[in-house]
Amino acid sequence: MTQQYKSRLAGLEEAYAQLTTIHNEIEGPGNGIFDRYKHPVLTAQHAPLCWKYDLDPETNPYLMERFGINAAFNAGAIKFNGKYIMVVRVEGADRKSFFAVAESPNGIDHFEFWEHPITMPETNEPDINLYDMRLTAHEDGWIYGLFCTERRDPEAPAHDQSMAIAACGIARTKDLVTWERLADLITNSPQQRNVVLHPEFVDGKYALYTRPQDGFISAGKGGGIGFGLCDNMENAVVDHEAIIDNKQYHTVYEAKNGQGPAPIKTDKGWLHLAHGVRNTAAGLRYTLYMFMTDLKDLTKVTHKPGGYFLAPEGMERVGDVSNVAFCNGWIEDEDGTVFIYYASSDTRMHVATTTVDKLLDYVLNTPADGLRSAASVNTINSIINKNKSLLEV
Ligand code: M1P
Repeated sequence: MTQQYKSRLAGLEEAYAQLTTIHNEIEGPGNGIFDRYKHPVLTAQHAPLCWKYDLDPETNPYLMERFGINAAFNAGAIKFNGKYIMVVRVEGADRKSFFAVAESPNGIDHFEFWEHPITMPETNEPDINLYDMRLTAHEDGWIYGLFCTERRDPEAPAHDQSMAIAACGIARTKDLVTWERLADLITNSPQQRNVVLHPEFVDGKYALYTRPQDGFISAGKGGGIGFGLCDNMENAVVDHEAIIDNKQYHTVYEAKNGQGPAPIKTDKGWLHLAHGVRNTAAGLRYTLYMFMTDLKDLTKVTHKPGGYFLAPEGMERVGDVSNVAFCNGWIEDEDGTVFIYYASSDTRMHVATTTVDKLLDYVLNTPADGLRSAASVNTINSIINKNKSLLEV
C-alpha cells in the first residue's frame, strides 16, 4: 500500500466520519407550523465507502470509486426498534435507483446506512428501476413497502428509448432486511405512481391511495389522488378508484398531485401530506400541501388549507431535478412530535419537525384556497381587520 493510497483513504474516512456525526440544528424562526433544519439529513456522500470503493490496494491502487452514487432522496420512514428509519431511494451514477435503510438515534442527525442495500426480489417481469417507497405498518402485522416499478413500454418504437410504464410494486417485511415481493397492483389505469397503503382495514378490506395517470410524466386525463379497496395484498386488484383530491386550475396542484406517506390518525380526522405540481416557464415546480379526511368516510376531504405547506427554499431549489420538494415519509413519535422527511430537487433528504397539535391547528384553521385573487385579498383583509380591533383595545 503506497503512502498516497493511505493518506487518500484516511481523508475519505475522515470526511465520512464528519458527515455522519454532524450536529443538526433548527434554522431560523420559521413559520410557526414546522421547523426546518440547517443541514440535510442524508446525501449521496452518506453512502458508505464500502459501497463505492474496492478497498484492496492490489486491485484498486488509485483508490478510485468503482460504483458512483448520485443521489439519496424520496425516502419512506418508520420508527422501528426505537430508531428513526428511512428507506431511501438511492440512485447510482448509472441512474438506477434502489432502496437502502438509513437509521438515526434521534431523527434529525447521525443518519447512517445499514451495511447492505435492500435486496428486493423481482417479479416475473423484472423491474428496470424502483423508487419512492411508502412504508405502512398495517394492522395485519406486516410492514408493507409500496413503490414505483418502472419498465420500458413494450409498445415503444426502437427510436424512442424513454417511453416507460410506471406501476405499483408491493413488498412486505417484518424486519426491513428480508422482503417478500408480492404481485404488482392491478387497476384500470394505464399507469400508476404514488400508491400508498392505508394503515387500517376499511370494511374488512385493504385500502389504497392511488394516482391514476395516462402517461409516464403527464397525468393526462388521469390524475388526482384516488382511493380504492382490494381484498388482499398478495394479488392486489383495485376495481374502482374514487378521486378524493383532484387537480385544480391555478393552484399548486394544477398539473398533478400525489399522496405522500400514509396518513396520520387523529381524533379530528386523518391528516394527509401530499405533493402538488404546477407548470412554470422554468419547468415543473413541486411543493407539499396538506388536507384532512373524515375518520369514517375516507373519501371525504373535510379540510384543505390553501396553497402549499412546504416549498423548496434556498439551496433546496437546486439539484438533479430543480425546484422540487417531495415527501413520502413521516414519523409520528409517541410524544406527538412529527418528523417530516422531505427530499429536495431529487438529490438529498431533509427533516422538518412539528407536532400533531400544530398540524391540526394548521389544517383546521388555515383558510382554504379561494381560487381567485379577490378571495385572497378578502382573506388578508379579514385577518388585518381582526388584528386592528385587537390592537385598538
Ligand atoms: O422529479 C420529481 C418527481 O417526479 C415524479 O413524481 P410524480 O409522478 O408525482 O410527478 C417521481 O419520479 C418522483 O420520484 C420525483 O421526485
